[in-house]
Amino acid sequence: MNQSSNPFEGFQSGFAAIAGAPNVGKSTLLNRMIGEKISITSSKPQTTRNRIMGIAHGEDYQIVFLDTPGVHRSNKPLNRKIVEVALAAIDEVDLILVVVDASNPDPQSEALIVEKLQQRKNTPALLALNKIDLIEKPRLLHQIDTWSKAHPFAEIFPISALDGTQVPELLAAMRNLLPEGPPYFPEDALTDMPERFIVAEIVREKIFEQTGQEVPYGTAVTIESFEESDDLIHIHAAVHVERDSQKGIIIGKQGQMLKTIGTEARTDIEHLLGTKVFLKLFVRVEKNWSRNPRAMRKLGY
Ligand SMILES: Nc1nc2c(ncn2[C@@H]2O[C@H](COP(=O)(O)OP(=O)(O)OP(=O)(O)O)[C@@H](O)[C@H]2O)c(=O)[nH]1
Ligand SMILES: [Mg+2]
Repeated sequence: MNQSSNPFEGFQSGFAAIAGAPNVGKSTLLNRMIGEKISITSSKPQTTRNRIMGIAHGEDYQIVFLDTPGVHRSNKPLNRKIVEVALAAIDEVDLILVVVDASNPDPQSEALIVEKLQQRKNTPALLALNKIDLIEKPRLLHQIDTWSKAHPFAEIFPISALDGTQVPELLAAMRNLLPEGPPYFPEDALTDMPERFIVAEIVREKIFEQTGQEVPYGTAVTIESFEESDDLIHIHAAVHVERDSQKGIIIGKQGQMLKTIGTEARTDIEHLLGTKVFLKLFVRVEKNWSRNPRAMRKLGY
């Protein structure tokens, strides 16, 4: 019998970056592909600020996804930093999945992505035209045509990350583009992000949902303590804002806003951790942190 020299024959694995303009549905798609909510989402742009890893497992494959912040042009230090994180992730992977919002094209940000793809000519790229639940077919056909001329994508998939249309087909196509290789993570791993990080992100998601204007963009969340007792986890989280006025908004009239944020976050955190949680939030002013690289680093960016 011929002994195979490759112990992973038939198994495909690799890293895939999910990249695109802000708010196109990258994090929604990541969550759908791995079947759990790992990455926070919101109807506002620039929700994701870090590289978020999520792992999809199959009988004969493993795809390690890197969800990334939305690529866009900006002069603000925090925005520049998160775009840098996104572009760096694209340099590390075996496969690039570009996501665009078919219902709301963003030519300026898309041009930045295409430029990046040109620098990564040897890395296979797929395109997902997302949010097709929102548009009519003729508009879609036109976009497929335009995009197929913009870059030699291996394949283009119209999808809906929200309702799951064509997501299994997209996943199968990605699997087929990966090299043969070993599983990088154990079978039951969904992410390598620490629980504390995801907990802080959940609080930030609720702030994105509950507040408007510049408030979510001036907010960062850190976990100050995380203590497990028999049947309860005590979590203290600090919400950092840039100005006193933002502190007032986050706390709300008679503390109502902070209470809503806390209650909503606790429900999701209990689901994530599978246990009862006591969550205490407090608000701190860290003057203009999003314009100061040192303060940004302290807050995790
Ligand atoms: N109708 C519709 N909405 C979608 C779809 N996919 C995502 N969305 C919505 O689009 C918004 C943005 O989704 P996110 O997943 O946060 O987008 P993102 O690309 O990760 O955004 P950033 O992290 O800010 O770059 C949310 O309100 C989602 O519910 C889709 O297929 N159809
Ligand atoms: Mg996101």
